[in-house]
Amino acid sequence: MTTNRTFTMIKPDAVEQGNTGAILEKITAAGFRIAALKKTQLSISEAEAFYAVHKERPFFGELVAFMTRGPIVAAILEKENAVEDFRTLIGATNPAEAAEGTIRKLYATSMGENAVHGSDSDENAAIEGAFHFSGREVF
Ligand code: FUP
Repeated sequence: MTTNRTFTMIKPDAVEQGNTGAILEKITAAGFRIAALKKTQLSISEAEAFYAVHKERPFFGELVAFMTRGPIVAAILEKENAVEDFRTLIGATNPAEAAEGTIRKLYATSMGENAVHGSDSDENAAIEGAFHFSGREVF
């Protein structure tokens, strides 16, 4: 099954700021293997579907506008305990609360523009990975 995998997106803010390479380097240095990788751009309807769980929240419109304003880099990552270890590596949702050395502490500017996504469960990692990648794109 997929318990050793998680899904990430390097978000438009980090891609715009030229931080894609540095973030991928931190991810691989932390022991994650890249099983799938692509640069792409979400449409509005794709972003709404990806974040459907947040659709009643006041920040939903801003979140969709942000996530569609430029390209992202999506990846499936593999490591023992991938979901939890990746959440530790990226840090808290709000970069002001993120631990020193975490990706969000280093590269995020605000709660809304927080540089990276990381799945919050094995189940969501599988759903989110399948949202972005076909079986032929995962190695
Ligand atoms: P995370 O799992 O850390 O990515 O955070 P959530 O799933 O709770 O939120 C998804 C995205 O919604 C965040 F990355 C940024 C945005 N968000 C806000 O803009 N404001 C909030 O109060 C909460 C989340």
